[in-house]
Amino acid sequence: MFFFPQKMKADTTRDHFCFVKKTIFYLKKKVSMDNFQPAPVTISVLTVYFRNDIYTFSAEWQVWTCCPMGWKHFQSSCYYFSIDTMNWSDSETNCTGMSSHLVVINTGTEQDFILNWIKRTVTSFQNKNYYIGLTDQAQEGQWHWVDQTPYNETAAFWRQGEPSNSKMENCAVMHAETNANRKNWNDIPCSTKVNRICETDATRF
Ligand SMILES: [Ca+2]
Ligand SMILES: [Ca+2]
Repeated sequence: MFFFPQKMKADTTRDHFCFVKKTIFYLKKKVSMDNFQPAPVTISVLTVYFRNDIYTFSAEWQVWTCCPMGWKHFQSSCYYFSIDTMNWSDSETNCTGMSSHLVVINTGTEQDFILNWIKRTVTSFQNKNYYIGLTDQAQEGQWHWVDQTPYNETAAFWRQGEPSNSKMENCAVMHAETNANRKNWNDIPCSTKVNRICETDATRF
């Protein structure tokens, strides 16, 4: 029985980072090889070439989850945290240009993952705002997610006193500061240039 690391970099030809979910492999067979060859990886079998021998391992329920280089992986999604700033519509256009959309928060665990990540991007002397994919530009007070996920007030994480719901503040941000708590959303003017978070589905194979 062989144990592989919890996470490993693989399949760099796809310019993706991949994570192996199932980490226990079983030695299946060993046959001689004349020449060294690069190791191919398939869904169900990992073949390793070492010292001119071929070792084939079968893996049960092996799942590879891949994100684009530089994106963060969580559950079934990949996240891009920008270092530059844009207004809300340019932010969404930038995300769609990378085959993604401004982040849609579906669960509390997703909120917590993102909150914990953006907290690391600030210092106690500096805070930041990140656009998320939530806006009420079409109709004041009617909040809509960019991917048409129904807006659910019980799964919303507004700061106390927010949203202001003024006609001037129609785009939602997550506020990042070192001691930010879970309820960190605020509505701000959509023309304000802030950082952004893009989300796309992780590739599974
Ligand atoms: Ca999401
Ligand atoms: Ca506000």
